[in-house]
Amino acid sequence: MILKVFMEADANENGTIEREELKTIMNAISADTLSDEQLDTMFAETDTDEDGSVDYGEWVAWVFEDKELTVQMLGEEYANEVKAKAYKPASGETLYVPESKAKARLLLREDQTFSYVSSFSARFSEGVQGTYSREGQQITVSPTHFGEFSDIGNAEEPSLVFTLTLGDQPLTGKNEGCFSMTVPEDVENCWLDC
Ligand SMILES: [Ca+2]
Ligand SMILES: [Ca+2]
Repeated sequence: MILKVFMEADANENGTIEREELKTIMNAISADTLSDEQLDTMFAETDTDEDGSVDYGEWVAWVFEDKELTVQMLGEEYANEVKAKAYKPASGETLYVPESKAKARLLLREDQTFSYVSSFSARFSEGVQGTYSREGQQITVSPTHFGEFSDIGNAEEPSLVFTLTLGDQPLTGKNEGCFSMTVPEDVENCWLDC
């Protein structure tokens, strides 16, 4: 979500947001037109390393620093959604952590859908979405939507379907509340690995 807004704001597609691009997006989302002075102040706040342009890292830090701005840029629902790291499973939901990738999270829901994020700094709504079927401790996951990172693969491709083994003991310590899972070895460079 935030990546999408960043890419839209980067009108000349050079990978950073310049002063004029910030002006365009701020005037698009706010009712008042910014004065040159306000824009200079805002740009200076955003461009924290003062190199004259706003890179993705600076952009993310700036948008999330201000709740109101987060809502304006990304919408209420997204702004209120917690990161996967802080996610508390609702009734019927279970969280899994791959043994080989401690920062990834897989959320399984009772209705046989899942969400997967490769980093728990992301929100589940921007991760990979799909369905799964379960047999004992084995699940087969079929992605239907790649969220933000839609260039990872084509959901039609059967090679993107994987069978995972779920742990049945809750984890303790840092990953308390989650269960472990084991992913097959052939998932390198695909959605489950990224
Ligand atoms: Ca640009
Ligand atoms: Ca900068």
